[in-house]
Amino acid sequence: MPIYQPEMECASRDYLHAVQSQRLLKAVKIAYENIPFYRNKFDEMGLQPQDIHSIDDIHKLPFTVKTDLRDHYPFGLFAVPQSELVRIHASSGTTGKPTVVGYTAHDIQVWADGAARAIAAAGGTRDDIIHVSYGYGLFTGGLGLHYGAERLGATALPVSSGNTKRQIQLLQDFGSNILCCTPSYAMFIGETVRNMGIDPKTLQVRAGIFGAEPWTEPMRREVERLLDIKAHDIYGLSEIAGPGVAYDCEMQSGMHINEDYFYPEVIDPDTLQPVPDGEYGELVFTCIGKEALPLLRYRTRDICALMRTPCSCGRTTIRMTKPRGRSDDMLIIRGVNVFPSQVEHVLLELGMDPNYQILVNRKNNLDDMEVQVEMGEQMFSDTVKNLEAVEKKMESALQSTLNIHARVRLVEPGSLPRSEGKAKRVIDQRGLV
Ligand code: DLL
Repeated sequence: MPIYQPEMECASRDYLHAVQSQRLLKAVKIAYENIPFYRNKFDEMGLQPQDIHSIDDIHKLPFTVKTDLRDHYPFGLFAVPQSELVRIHASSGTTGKPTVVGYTAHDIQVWADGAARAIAAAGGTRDDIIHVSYGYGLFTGGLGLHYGAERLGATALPVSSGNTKRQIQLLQDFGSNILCCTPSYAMFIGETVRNMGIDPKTLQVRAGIFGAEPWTEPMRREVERLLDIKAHDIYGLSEIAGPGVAYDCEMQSGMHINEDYFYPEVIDPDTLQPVPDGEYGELVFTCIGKEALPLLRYRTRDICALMRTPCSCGRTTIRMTKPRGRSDDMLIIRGVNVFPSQVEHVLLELGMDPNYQILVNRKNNLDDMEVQVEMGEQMFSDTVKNLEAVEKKMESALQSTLNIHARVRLVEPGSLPRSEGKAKRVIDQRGLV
């Protein structure tokens, strides 16, 4: 499969090291000279930009966290005057003010390159129509893939999210080749295609580029089956660059990180020390090719592992596992850490559809977890006894994976809310902040 920028994606490790070192020095200089927040941090630590000689010195740099962006809301961490900005995006957190990010013309090119690499890795070419059903707006999903498609020379179709039947009509009429949306929306589109009696084989869609929320391998297989496509993962976050920070290739074995622009580390969130390759920890990025917001050692809160083993696709870049979730999405139920993605994994391994919701409550001062799972159409006519047996089976599988008891309740097909963007899987009513 053609690689969009093989000179970087397949570069020798020595060359990448040299590029990263040179870019880090530049990023540190920009940050120190133009962002008072970093200058103060460096001064407090007794650190000078000239103490950084190569990428190997990255651990000397201070970390940045989300609240640093919030504390300097809206533009306080930008390294360039507003006249240099060509775009602003923002992500709405669950609490407080949004996180605001800015891009110069050069930054947009960096981002578009990253997204173009992802589209090419999913088999996209100039001849393809890229159907973008991520939301357009302050969210980076829509415009990120849009610019990536145009950069590649493909045809961008800016549908945005919502109005699912119209999405399907456009897929049919325009013959879109690559579908880009969240995995949960891909599921919904797939279900709707089937419910409308359309055979997905009659569509021209070959591949999907799905991300913006955690999803599991069994969910990938389910989306692939429903839409009869190859489903690719794409990762990104507004603070670093939207979609296109990392993406998976045809091997689907971890996402290649665009490490010539976004230098990754994985740390133990408690000790802040690096963890060995292959071990899970918190992903940290340093932007080494951006002008407006050159964040240093940004703690993403995403939990994943890094892999340096060579990939058979020919790319030499480091890969990240699918994020298991965010440390702030992690539920602590009766003292046990639970990621919603673990629940998803268990349900799908047992052949259920990925339509589920986790309800957490506190009863008699004890955490209570209920997993509501939609039964498939074929189960709907089953006897109560059989359904109870299915619930028990899922409860015991969850118990052995999570080490806690969670009640499972089968609900009617189609009764749980569907998502057109990021799915809301957890309803935590314990009133914990
Ligand atoms: O979600 C950017 C994006 C748009 C990525 C479209 C991929 C596709 P934010 O809204 O800032 O940006 O949310 C970023 O979403 O820190 C992760 O927790 C999560 N996330 C993004 N991609 C993935 C993925 C966009 N492939 C946050 N797997 C990140 C798991 C993901 N989680």
